[in-house]
Amino acid sequence: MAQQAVGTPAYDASSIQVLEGLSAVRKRPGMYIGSTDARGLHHLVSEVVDNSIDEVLAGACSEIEVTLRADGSCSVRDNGRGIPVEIHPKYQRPALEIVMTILHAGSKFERNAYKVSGGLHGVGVHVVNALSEWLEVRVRRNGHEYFQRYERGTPVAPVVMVGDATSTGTETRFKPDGSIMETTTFDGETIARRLKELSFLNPEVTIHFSDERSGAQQTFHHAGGISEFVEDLNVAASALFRPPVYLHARRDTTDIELALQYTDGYNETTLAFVNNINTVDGGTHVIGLRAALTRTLNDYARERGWIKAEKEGLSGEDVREGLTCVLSVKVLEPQFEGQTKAKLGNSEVKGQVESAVNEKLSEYLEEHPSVSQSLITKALQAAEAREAARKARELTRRKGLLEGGGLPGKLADCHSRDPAQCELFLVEGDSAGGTAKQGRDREFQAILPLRGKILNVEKARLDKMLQNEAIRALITAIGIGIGDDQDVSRLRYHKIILMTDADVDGSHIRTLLLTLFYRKVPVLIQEGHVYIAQAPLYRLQKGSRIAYAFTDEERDKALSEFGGMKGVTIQRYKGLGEMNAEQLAETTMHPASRELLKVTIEDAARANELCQILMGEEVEPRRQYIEEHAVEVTNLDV
Ligand code: 0RA
Repeated sequence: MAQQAVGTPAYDASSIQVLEGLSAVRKRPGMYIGSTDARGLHHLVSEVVDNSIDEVLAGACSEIEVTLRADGSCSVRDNGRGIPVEIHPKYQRPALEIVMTILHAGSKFERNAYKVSGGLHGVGVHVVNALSEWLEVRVRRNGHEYFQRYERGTPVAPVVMVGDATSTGTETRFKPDGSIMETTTFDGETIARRLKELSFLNPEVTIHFSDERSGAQQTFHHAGGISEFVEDLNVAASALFRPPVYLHARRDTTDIELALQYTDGYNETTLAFVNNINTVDGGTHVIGLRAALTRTLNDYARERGWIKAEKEGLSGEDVREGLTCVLSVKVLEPQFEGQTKAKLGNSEVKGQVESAVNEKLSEYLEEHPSVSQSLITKALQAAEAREAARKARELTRRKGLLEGGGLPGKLADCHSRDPAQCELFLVEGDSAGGTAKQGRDREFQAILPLRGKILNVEKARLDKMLQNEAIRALITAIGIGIGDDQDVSRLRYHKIILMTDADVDGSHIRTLLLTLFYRKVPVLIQEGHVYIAQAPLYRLQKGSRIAYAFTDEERDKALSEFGGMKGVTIQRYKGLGEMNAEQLAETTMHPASRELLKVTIEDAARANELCQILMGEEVEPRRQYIEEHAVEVTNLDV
């Protein structure tokens, strides 16, 4: 069949509008996708996948295939209805071209009520197009296949009919533009994680993922939805009951789904989604959920006389100890707040979630007395432990240990008293601690050496943790307190910098510290106070020329700049301790020459997950993990 253009190419006001729109996106990509780093890059993939998920939500799509191609492009193919190709009355062009170059996809077509158009999400596939070196779209619809190609967002030819089609659907393939994006290398694991999450949240869909660069292939389909999500989060833990509690309710136009399960551990894992977006910073829906949980469990326990009338009830912390839950709400007009737009702001949603969970959870408790008994017993034990922790804290406080006056003896504090200027280095080992002390700028840099292993918070309650000297020293130095006695305004250093060796022990300590922060003082990470120092792996010297390399690639680059191997001595640092104070200061500590990595809440969540797998009670997930990551963990000593 001969190729046939759809519509007539007319160069009029609408092409000017397209060009203006494109250049706005290319000039300020951050405004549309948050950043141009790896996070922004993966946001492009999400944006395209979300468009297919909208078809799933409209009940029109059951399969999505995401492929990372060998040429650095990514393609997303679905079996939805296909983007319309009919001539758009206002623009006199095929709707497909309009969606790809101007419109927020869906906004004019109302495919599904709960579109994500808040914050950085739902910005439209034209944004992906504008930030791509090239993008190709194929639509199967009306018995035909249509095709169009764009370069940097501009169509290079009209939409053409390229053949017949017996099915319907859309395939979008794009190669991110390296002149705008800081990185263009997709991370298969990051993408797979998001696809898996989407398959739990949308149990109707099957998502196939393949990475042609590595040959890896995975299929995600979870008919059990968010209940199965909770079970998956708890694979490495021992659950108090099975299956998880599942509730579904509607309040006004808001759809509310919740699955929860308790484990015999002490930590809380709550994942909250709004229109499929992970709201890592919580928001009104999470506040409503917490209020309902505390209220419902207290009411139930009091009605049965398990809490006496005169007694103080269960606190929020008590009812969340050992809780794993997934909350998924669908909101008509979501408002996302905060720096990363990961917090729900709609005030009406708090009451809606609270009322729905109050009603459905109390019904559930009435109908499942043995589950109710086990989870309330658990919360009552948590309340007792909280009381014990309070006493332990009082005791340490009276000894002056947790107060500003009694700073830990190991801390080499800085002179400045302005927290915004101050940095605290947490250094692995006394010897590297000593070097860091010599190398620091004592005006604003404080050093706390950490000896031995930090206690694993997965296995200890707060009262037990406070008996650990290293943890007490850490908490005291940081200043904001711990448990329900926290006050960020008492933070003594705005930068808390983990400085550990680049070996297995070092990464172990880093994982434990991140888990501790994530679990016990998450506000530190949420407000961006935690960093990881980057120490060099190599020192290269040729005569008086010295270079440091942080990766093998950098080492090779430095070597070629030196003009080859000849006369070059290469030192490979096995630990921080092998550097002298001056070298450590220059490469790793001094603000002008160092490189710090800011820890995100996702990084910390991953550290926590790793901790659960590697130190949890269950043997099987650990075995599986080690098998899958055999190369990276050959020397693991947990
Ligand atoms: C607008 C209207 C309709 C479908 C779509 C857009 C659509 C967009 C994307 C993006 C990726 N995959 C997609 N699939 C469909 C509805 C068209 C109709 O009613 O037939």
